[in-house]
Amino acid sequence: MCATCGCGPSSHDHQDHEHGHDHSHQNGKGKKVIDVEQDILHENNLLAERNRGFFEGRNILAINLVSSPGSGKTSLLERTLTDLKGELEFAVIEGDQQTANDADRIHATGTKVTQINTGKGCHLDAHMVLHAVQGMKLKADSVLFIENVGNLVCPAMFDLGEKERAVVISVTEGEDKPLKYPDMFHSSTLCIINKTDLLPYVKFDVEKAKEYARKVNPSLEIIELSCTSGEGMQLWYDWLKSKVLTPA
Ligand SMILES: Nc1nc2c(ncn2[C@@H]2O[C@H](COP(=O)(O)OP(=O)(O)OP(=O)(O)O)[C@@H](O)[C@H]2O)c(=O)[nH]1
Ligand SMILES: [Mg+2]
Repeated sequence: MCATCGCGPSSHDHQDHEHGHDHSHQNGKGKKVIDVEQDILHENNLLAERNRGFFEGRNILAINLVSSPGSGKTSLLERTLTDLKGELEFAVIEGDQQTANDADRIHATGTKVTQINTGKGCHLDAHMVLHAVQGMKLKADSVLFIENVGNLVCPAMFDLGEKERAVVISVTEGEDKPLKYPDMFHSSTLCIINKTDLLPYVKFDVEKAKEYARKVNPSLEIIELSCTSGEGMQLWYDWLKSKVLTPA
């Protein structure tokens, strides 16, 4: 079970009935769960606004990178931090349940990085980011990437105070992800379709993926790229630079 949002088996385990439904339970027990979630999200939103004010005051572009595990978030960062070194000032917060593997990869690019381990938690929250930022001495006029825990569900609910939310899907995941996990695509401002170098080998309809993503979020921007081959990376860099130059 997730230690913070309670999304694990103890609150949402419905093995006794198999029909699909939302979580608006009518019984008293179900209502208690909803109250707890509302309290957690309310407190999170207050702290997220505090983070947002901090970032805006220093003209720090905070980008929350979300995806299912292994879509290529860290690979995207490694290549971006290397290619744009000297052009933009970067810092990174890494979120994973365990290990400092991703922080080590970012550190190897020469970028300031802080690893957050969430333990049993399945997402970052605004308080974790606040705590990390307090120890980072972030520079003004910089870009802060926050790589969330690999999970297409819970991170959608937790505002971190970011300006942009970029959801990464890779072509090995199936083009129906936007329909299956609409909250994540609805709350994102950019969708990156990664691993396009694998398109000749997998059954993935890029146009369908884009159609589904725009169905849940008509204003979602979409970039196709490959962190491995580099194809499409320039589109991502152009998007990034346009956001840095746009006043908050
Ligand atoms: N073929 C191909 N492989 C890629 C690409 N981008 C990433 N990968 C591979 O995908 C795997 C996962 O990449 P990561 O960057 O660690 O993914 P992640 O989203 O950071 O994973 P978590 O942090 O565990 O959620 C690695 O083996 C990468 O080498 C790509 O564009 N093409
Ligand atoms: Mg990663």
